[in-house]
Amino acid sequence: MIKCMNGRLKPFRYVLQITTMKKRLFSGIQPSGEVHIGNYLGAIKNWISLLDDYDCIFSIVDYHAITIEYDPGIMQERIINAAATNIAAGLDPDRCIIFVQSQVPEHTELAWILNSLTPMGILERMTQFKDKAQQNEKNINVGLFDYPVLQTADILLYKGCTVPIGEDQVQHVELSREIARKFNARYGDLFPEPQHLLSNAPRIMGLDGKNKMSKSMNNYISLIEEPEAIWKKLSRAVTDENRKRRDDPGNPDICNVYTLHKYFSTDSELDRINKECRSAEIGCVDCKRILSDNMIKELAPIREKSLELINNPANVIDTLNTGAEKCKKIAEETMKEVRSLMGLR
Ligand code: AQP
Repeated sequence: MIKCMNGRLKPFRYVLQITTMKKRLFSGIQPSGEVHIGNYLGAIKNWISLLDDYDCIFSIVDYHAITIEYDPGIMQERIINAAATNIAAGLDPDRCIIFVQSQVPEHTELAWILNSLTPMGILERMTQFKDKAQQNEKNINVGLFDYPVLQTADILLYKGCTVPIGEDQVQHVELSREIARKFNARYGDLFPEPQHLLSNAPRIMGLDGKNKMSKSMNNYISLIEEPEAIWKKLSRAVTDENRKRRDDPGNPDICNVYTLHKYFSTDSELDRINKECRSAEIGCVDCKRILSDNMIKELAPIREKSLELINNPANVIDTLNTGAEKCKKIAEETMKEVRSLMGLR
């Protein structure tokens, strides 16, 4: 047995495994609100399943979160909540690095350098920029426009090869490949071309059934939602809109609530709901009640552990500080190489 940093004992085999060379994986989450089941199913569950196969770095990307209106007074709380919820969901800090982006200023330094390689025209085509610009008409700032370049810097700073994300971020990772290629061609081979990795739930739709589940759209169920709130939100969720009355047969193929069942209910429940919805044996309320019960059951331990960590945040802060120290070392090395190749110092 070997003693780990947190004092826990781990088998020697385990320590040997994490010290052998693995491909580096990088991903991030914005502290822009409560972590929701879209983040969980689309990204976090996948991150957890990859912990042993990759050298994993996860960032709470606060510099990204400031590109939309926010309250500075609650930013630190949001950062702790995001880290705590991820840890509670299973992102074990003994098997990965978790840190806050702004604690490693090299992210913005590299972003500036990569800006000089990125054509404006490519950024103008980014779907997320177009969507967010529409949602934030009064605050279409340069940071929002430049978001994908900072994201590229986040990944390349650690020479990340694999980037597990939801579908909404695929275009950004494609861009990061292009920027890495441009850098390598212009200054010399330094960066791997990052590849995205999707989960089995790449795009979870919001409770409105129309938009991607999103913190800023207020169409989500968070991982620390109270059980009654889960039921309240689900009871208002949009289903098959052609089903006007309880006696009308429904169509699970076009029902977002049925899609959510796929991630929280058993195969036999799915079969039964599918059949009984089509024959109008069950109504939408019954169907939502089963989903709500299953969701509450799955999320209960995450909620409990998150609240425990949030109410006593010293351990989370420690984890984040340790993570930042480790990342700072890697980032400094990369920046030395970048500056040297570019003739900067
Ligand atoms: N609805 C979703 N379905 C699948 N994956 C999703 N992700 C986000 N929403 C869904 C993935 O979760 C990871 C972290 O997301 P983020 O917080 O960094 O960024 P986001 O995509 O901007 O998340 P939100 O909730 O939509 O935040 P706001 O509203 O603040 O912009 C990413 O891998 C993302 O793909």
